[in-house]
Amino acid sequence: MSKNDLPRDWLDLASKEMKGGDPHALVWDTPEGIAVKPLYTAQDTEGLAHLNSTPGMPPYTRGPKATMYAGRPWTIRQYAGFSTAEESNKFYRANLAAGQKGLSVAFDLATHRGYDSDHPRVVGDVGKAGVAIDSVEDMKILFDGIPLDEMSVSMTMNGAVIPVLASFIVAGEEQGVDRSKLSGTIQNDILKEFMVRNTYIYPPEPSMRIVADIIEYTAREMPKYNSISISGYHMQEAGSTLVQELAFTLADGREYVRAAIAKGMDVDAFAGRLSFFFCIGMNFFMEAAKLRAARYLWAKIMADFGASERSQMLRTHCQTSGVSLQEQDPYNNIVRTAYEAMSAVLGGTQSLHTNSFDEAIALPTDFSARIARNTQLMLQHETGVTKVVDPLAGSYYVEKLTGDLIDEAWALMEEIEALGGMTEAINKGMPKARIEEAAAQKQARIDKGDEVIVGVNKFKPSFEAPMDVRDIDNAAVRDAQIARLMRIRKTRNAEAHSTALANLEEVARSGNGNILEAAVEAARARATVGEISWAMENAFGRHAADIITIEGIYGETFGDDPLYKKTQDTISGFAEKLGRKPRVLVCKMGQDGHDRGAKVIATAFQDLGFDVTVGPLFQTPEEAAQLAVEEDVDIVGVSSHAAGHKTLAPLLLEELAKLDAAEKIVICGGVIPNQDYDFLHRAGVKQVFGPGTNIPEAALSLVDLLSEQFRGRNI
Ligand code: MLC
Ligand code: 5AD
Repeated sequence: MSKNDLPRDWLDLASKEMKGGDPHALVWDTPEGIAVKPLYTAQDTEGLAHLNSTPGMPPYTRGPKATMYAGRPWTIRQYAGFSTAEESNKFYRANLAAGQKGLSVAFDLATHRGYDSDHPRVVGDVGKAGVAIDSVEDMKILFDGIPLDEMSVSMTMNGAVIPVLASFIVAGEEQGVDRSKLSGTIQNDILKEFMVRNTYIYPPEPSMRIVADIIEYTAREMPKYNSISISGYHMQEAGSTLVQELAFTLADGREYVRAAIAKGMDVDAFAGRLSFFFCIGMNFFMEAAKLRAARYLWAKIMADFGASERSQMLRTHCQTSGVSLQEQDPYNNIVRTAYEAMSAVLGGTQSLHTNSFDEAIALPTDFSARIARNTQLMLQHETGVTKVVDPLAGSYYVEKLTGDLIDEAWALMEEIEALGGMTEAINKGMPKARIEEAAAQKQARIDKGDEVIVGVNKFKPSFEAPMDVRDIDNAAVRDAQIARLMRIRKTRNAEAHSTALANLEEVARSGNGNILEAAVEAARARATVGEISWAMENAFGRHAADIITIEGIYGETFGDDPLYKKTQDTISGFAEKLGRKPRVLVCKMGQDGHDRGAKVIATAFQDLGFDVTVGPLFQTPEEAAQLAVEEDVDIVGVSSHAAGHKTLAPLLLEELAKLDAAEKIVICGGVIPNQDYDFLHRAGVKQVFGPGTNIPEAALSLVDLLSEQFRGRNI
């Protein structure tokens, strides 16, 4: 930054206050590469292109509505789902009675990946991270007593988007609600699945056709329904910077618009029902500025398509950041979430989910969900923030940040364009690699203590506050789902069912007709989520991602930190004795695609001196054990973020024993509540690393485990 950027008179005063120090030392270089100065003045906002816009008018920087929350507050829309449809329905009804305004359904990972609950690959996943939905019958139970012509329902579904949306439409029909009356949102954002979230099913090309078919069908048949929720949330959760989140999300949006136009649609026929979804983390002002920048940029992008003023409007849902929440000192999370929620609101979100304080270890309990919901109710009813439109406008700092984010994100979007657009950039692995680099850097900053997390790497509590955690009986949910599946298979009209599925497969294969339209017919005939997915898989195949890992970034960020060097020396000393580097397999089992933790651990351990293999996503315990033997690893590290550990880790140990490899050290890491540690240790897991683990410290404890193991075997 040039020294001229801070006013002369202030510099003099500031320097005096700093006892002769240089005030430029107070500039904060954010992970986005933006230099945040200690002072902003009117000079900083001179000439900014986004200034002086009117709320409710293009480019909508100050908000999509003229009156914003003064006219109608944002929708309190808590994302939720667990166990069976009955249980989730009960939870939704209680939440609505207590002040929640919209629904947002979280499905379990079996459903996400297009498997019925009785599929052998999903034993550990059913009902765990969301609600298990196998068919229209489950969908009807999920919305029992909730009139679908009145309640706007968001469904986070991407992989199995066709069977789930089809089942929702038919559930509405059977509630007596025509599809034209359904309001809500389907996530339907497959590009970010290939980048970060990993619940894809089909390869990219047919996946993009599915997105376009849904846009086409909903534009024609469901005018109140948002056809897509273009999501940056998961990018930030995976470790991206805010500029990456902004640029990649808008670039995804541009790609979907192109896909729909390529299908022959007029841009204004669908663009008004595209919606967005961003993460709001702890960088308070930058997050609010990010939403303002997003609206400005989207208007610009859509104007370039020749879209109408209405079609240039960016409307968004926001969720407070899950990854910012910690297992340690968990009640701090209530405060973090409140700040993040305030930032989302000052940024002008249309809809908001506030996380529960137990987020880092489990799904919300009734108690934690109540506090999360009340956080929004207090913002709406007690703070007065709803009374004024875009209250941060005119802040020198926020306006300059908005401008900086616009410039930085646009530059990154130009890079994407130069690669041929987002699908091409994803094929080349560019966005994923950038995000993984940012994630490794962030982890290193935290492990090193440069980035402070209260209660985790600084100001640690001296005692643990007790906390209840929701546990789900995965086996009981699975049994209940299987019983219902059997009933459906027995009672449906076999001919209508097989004709509808054959037609769906033909529509998928031929490229003629609309896939969602064909799937609605199949759902009416009681084809299940798994069967509809399978018919499409017959035509499209199933996608398997290449595993790419990055090297050097974690170590580089540590520089010559003494603790880091000491850890490296200890590991290389051990490797010398062993005659080779210690070998680790990082594995992900079940349908849990949250791979940020696994990727960060892999790159950090590699840099620290281990020989690391990263297994493919979605392995069965049998496949993971097989790979551990083939790679002859010393340690198998199970990364678990979707609550499958209690089912899958013991199965892995059994499979290792069957292969005569019981001596391999099995450890678990990820989102694992304290109360499960004993269970895992008894099953034979040697060590468990919860959220917030310091990686160099974890590496040293593995060396201890290995030393013990090899001493026993006289090596
Ligand atoms: C709003 N309205 C107003 C107004 N403000 N009218 C007059 N004056 C005002 N001030 C009108 C709007 O025009 C609209 O009507 C209606 O009120 C509703 O307002 P909205 O702003 O559109 O809100 P909402 O219906 O809540 O829609 C928000 C949305 C939508 C557009 C962002 O896409 C949405 O709800 N998204 C939620 C996505 C979600 O829950 N995702 C969870 C992901 S969790 P009209 O007629 O214009 O429509 C996840 C985690 C994981 O992904 O990985 O599993
Ligand atoms: N219920 C509530 N919140 C959930 N999340 C994921 N699944 C659920 C669920 N079933 C939230 C967490 C997570 C983010 C992806 O969504 O906040 O970080």
